[in-house]
Amino acid sequence: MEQKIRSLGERAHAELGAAVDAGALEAWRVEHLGRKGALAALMTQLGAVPKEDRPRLGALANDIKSGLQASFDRRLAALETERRRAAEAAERVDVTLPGAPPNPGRLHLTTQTLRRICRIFHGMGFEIFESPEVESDQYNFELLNMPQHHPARDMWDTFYVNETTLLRTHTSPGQIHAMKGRAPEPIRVVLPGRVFRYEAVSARSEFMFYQVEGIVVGRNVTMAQLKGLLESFASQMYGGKRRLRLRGSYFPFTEPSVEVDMDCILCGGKGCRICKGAGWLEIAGAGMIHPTVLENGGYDPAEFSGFAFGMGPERIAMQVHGIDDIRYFYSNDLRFLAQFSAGA
Ligand code: 2NL
Repeated sequence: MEQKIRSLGERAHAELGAAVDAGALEAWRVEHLGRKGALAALMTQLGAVPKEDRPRLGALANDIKSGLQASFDRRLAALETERRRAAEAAERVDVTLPGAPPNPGRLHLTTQTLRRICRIFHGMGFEIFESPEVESDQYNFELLNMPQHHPARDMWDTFYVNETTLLRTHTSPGQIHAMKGRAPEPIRVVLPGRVFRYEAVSARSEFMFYQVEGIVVGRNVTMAQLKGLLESFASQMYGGKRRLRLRGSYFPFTEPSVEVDMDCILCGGKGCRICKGAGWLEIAGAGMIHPTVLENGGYDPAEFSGFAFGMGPERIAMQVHGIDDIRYFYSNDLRFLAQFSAGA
């Protein structure tokens, strides 16, 4: 009996060394120390040994049991320590490594273009003026020489907020605000901003886009000065010495009115993909401010004259970068936008 108890203890010790994870350790505990384990089974047999041997054998079995329990506890603690050490090694963070670089983003292509345009005009003595996107019918149409039911209103389909309030279809109402605020002082103003048209969206037109509009009002302001100013602008904006031509056109708020063409930046006039074979690119609409509009702005047309011009930053960016669809600008696909990082 004594031999059985001792060999059971030795075997249990040997097997404990082979238990390498929590599952094996628990299985070992159930087998050797559990209520239905091997040692417990031997204890029940103690009743069958001679009476005088029972205390010694009982004490021996208890010694071996507590020895196994102590070994088990040590092994369990050692396994737990090992598990933690491995987890810590796996999760270790090296705080001395440099951080992940932040993504600073970039200015939208339209914003980059607007800022370049404004900077060039600012360099030629213009102030930058901003005004609301929601306007009255009066400022968007009436004061710009388009009374109710005037057929010229057909040129601008509009989003109405109510009978008298709308989303501006051009930045021109802002120029009325500028004139009224400054008259009768001479002014040079550029006005960048968002405008809206109630139109089908296509490769050539969006329902929301931007304009930059400029006006000059003073004594003896002439169309020749308009051409000179825009020639200087075009050279700074597109690079090189640019040539312009003015074609007769119509706007209700200017008289005479013109479209402004520039020699093509890619072919210089020979005709190519960018200018669609024409040799010229249309860069702006312009004209001499209509006397009625000058008067509405607070200037006496007998004493003052002025010119105005308007251009589209998206169209300019499309010409410069060879972009063939305006919808890329505001569909917010970073694969498109991230190509233009000059402002980052
Ligand atoms: C274009 C054409 C233009 C104007 C804007 C204007 C403003 C006042 C008085 C007279 Cl207050 N004219 N603005 C004049 C001619 C053309 O814009 O194609 N824009 C994208």
